[in-house]
Amino acid sequence: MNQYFPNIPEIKFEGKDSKNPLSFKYYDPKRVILGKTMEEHLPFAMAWWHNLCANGVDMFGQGTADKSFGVAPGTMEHAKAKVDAGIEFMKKLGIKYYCFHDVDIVPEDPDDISETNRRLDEITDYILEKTAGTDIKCLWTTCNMFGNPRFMNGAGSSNSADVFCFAAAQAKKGIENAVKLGAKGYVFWGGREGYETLLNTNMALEEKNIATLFRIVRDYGRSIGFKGDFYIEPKPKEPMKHQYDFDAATAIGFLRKYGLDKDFRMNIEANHATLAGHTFQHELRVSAINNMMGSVDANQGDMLLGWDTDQFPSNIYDTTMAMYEIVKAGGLRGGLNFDSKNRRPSNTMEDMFYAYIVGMDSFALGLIKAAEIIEDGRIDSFVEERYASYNEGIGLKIREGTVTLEECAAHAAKLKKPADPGSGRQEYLEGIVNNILFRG
Ligand code: XUL
Ligand code: CO
Repeated sequence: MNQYFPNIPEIKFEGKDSKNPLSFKYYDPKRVILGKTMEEHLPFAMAWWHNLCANGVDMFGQGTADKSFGVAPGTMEHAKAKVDAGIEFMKKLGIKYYCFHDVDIVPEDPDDISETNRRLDEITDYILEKTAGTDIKCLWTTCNMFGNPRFMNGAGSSNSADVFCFAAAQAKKGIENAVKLGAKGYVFWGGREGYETLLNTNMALEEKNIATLFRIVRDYGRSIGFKGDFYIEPKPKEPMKHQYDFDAATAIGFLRKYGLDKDFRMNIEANHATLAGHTFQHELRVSAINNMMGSVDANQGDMLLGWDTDQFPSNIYDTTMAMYEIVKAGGLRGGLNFDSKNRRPSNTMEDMFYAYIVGMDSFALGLIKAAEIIEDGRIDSFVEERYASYNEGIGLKIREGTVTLEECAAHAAKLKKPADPGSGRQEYLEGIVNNILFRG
């Protein structure tokens, strides 16, 4: 338990006055809030790719962090060292879940997918062996269908049927691994499922083929006993100029069009929401009102940068409003996966822990404050009152969808002009949120 991070103790809750950087100030796993423990509200997960693989390489420079864990990268020994380091990391933080892409957990064989699959069998056996007797489980699996050059024109949306089959083959193994590891979900993030120019793109065929890929993976998954949720992770752009899973509303419309909405839900990522011109809260609300809330990729972007910076969440306004949506929707079926990476200069082992601590504490404080907003009730009752005209008379008929156009027109004629619809009171409501956030 103390091999890869020897200087890091088990991270414990010490409360908001603690100055110990290796402690939780707000995340107190067994504390009960609104009838559930914090750890039930907040099923945190570690993202294999950022935490155990990414070493700070960017388009302008080499890696800055050592993620070799004492073994040569690109080998199965390294793959196993990452499993051991990951488990030590999760245990020290009290994180119960992990998520990965196929190629995060093994080196891909460039010439033979069967050899890659054999390695996946070996490493998933190893993960099962090493997590046996612990409470560490797989939240979701996914496949990297965007990194390899074969996916340069997309995966399910590729112009090449051969490439489509490689995507399908990877996804087949991915869902088999989800079943083997008892994962709650399987994620599709359409990294290259989009286009650079419509001049070379048959959009109708590409979209239909993506739906076919989803359908055959769903059918195969169900046939081998996968009971979890499939997730779409919307993102509007990056790496492609336009991606088909633009945002939650687009993805939900797509799922309904192809009859996939019973098996698929949303995996909402905060920074993807802002790239789509929405707030994180908006994407969660769209998912919730469509009964499509599934899982969350927790991170935050930077409003001054136009790309997916995948920073660890530290903005309490955002985590509060996210938890407000999640709690009101009845909680997450999936979890809160930190699809977040350390900044490139934050390159030590300690930084890996500080990052998760700030992320977990930010969601814990967000949960505490969201519960206070709900218990306070002023916002809920304001919204309730604001729509009171739909509680009786013609309003009730509108709400129930039974009204006719003639009835509406007759109502308007009788009134001659409508009463003032009432102030939206935005500043008053923002003041309530600030009061609850900062009253101590
Ligand atoms: C990319 C992203 C992915 C998905 C999984 O922006 O979020 O890491 O979460 O493929
Ligand atoms: Co993500």
